[in-house]
Amino acid sequence: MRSTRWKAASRAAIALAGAGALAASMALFATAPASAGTTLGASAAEKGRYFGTAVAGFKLSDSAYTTILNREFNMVTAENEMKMNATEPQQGQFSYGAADQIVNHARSRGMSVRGHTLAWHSQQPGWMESMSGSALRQAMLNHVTQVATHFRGQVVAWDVVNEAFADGSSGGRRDSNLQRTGNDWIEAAFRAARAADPGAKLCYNDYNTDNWTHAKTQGVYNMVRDFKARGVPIDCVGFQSHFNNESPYVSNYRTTLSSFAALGVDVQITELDIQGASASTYRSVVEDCLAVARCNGITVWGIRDSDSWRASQTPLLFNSNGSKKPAYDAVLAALNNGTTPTDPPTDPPTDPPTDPPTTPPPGPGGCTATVSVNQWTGGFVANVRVTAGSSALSGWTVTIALPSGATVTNAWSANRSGNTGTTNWTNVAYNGQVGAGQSTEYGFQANGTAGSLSPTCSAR
Ligand code: 9MR
Repeated sequence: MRSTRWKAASRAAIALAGAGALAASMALFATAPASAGTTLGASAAEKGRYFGTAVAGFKLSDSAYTTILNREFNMVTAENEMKMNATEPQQGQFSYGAADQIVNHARSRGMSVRGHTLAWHSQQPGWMESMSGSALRQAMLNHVTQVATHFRGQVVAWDVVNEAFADGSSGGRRDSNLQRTGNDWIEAAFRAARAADPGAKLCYNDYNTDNWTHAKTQGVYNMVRDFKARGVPIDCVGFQSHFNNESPYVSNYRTTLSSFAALGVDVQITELDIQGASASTYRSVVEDCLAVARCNGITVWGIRDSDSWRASQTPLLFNSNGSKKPAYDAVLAALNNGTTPTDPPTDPPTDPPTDPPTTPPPGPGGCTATVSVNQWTGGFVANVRVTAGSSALSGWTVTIALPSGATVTNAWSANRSGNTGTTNWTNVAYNGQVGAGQSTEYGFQANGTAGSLSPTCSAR
């Protein structure tokens, strides 16, 4: 899937759009909210990014915690509640209460949700830890299918597989019960996740993959390149980015992000924390993300230092009393000062043939639309990118002729007329305003075969 920068949700935008728009599985918003420039989420949204945090469900009753959460962030990751041991404690018995609570808290307030994680060697339920072979493979795939189906339409991106590569110099896979089911377990998990939730972006997520020269980074890079070449449905790579004295931030981090992006995947910083919370290091991380067009956003792994899994390292943006740290100010300033590249990302020649041809830049007042398609037997998801020309748009219309037999069944972030033949799509309240040279996205799901779609765009 070709995709570009995410227009992350703003609460003002959501208030306009209404709760129905939250059904969008990829909510992509362009409107600058009133709070732009003063909170992490709003400032990130102005740069077409999101700013998220890990959330622990049991802390949602702590008003000091939720005050910061609701004010600052527009993306949420469940810190533990979507993991395998939480969601399938007994084989075949699924438990979603704690995760649903987090998802509902987030989405009812206009925040999006990253899913973490569908398949991992760690935090498996006891019954799975003792399994092996084809029974384990089948149980893993069933877990992926069931959980991704439960959260379909509510999760914008899944960490489908977490931490599958070995530390050290091998650059190879980590040994685990899942790995011993066969080297194809990762791609099998991705295919199952795509089938269960075709609208979610599917990520591979790992730690100590920040330094471009490390063998582990190269191992993951080679896997992603191979997946793209063979059409395995991977959309994004998550860089946990737990920086500390043993695994420090390095200046080639930007090279790492851009190198992965050049493979034709989005990149996301998924679990950021920095031992000691150096303001300048936090600033560098933000600047690196803003410098890479396909870096969608940043998630910190907790709100206050006291919320951190490494609390003694005081690695987060808020003190334990909830006050903002110098690192917070640095991150906010970097988000507000940053410029973002406007040139479209370049996909490698190995992309599926359904990718669109390059569209010439639109003239003043105009817009262009490009579409990327994920096709499977009997259906497809299309993500449409609307790009303003040299003038800002205050509204847009996209027309797409669908081949016979193709019928739209579901859509997000656009109003639709027609579900077969010639379909017309107009902006919704929150994504009609698109700055000059900027983009927004909407999407739809359909039965049938997409073939090659040729969208046209006009300003309105
Ligand atoms: O922060 C999480 C902590 O509460 C759990 O005890 C721990 C158990 O494995 O997982 C922590 O989150 C991890 C994340 O899921 C994957 N990357 C590393 C994170 C920190 O350990």
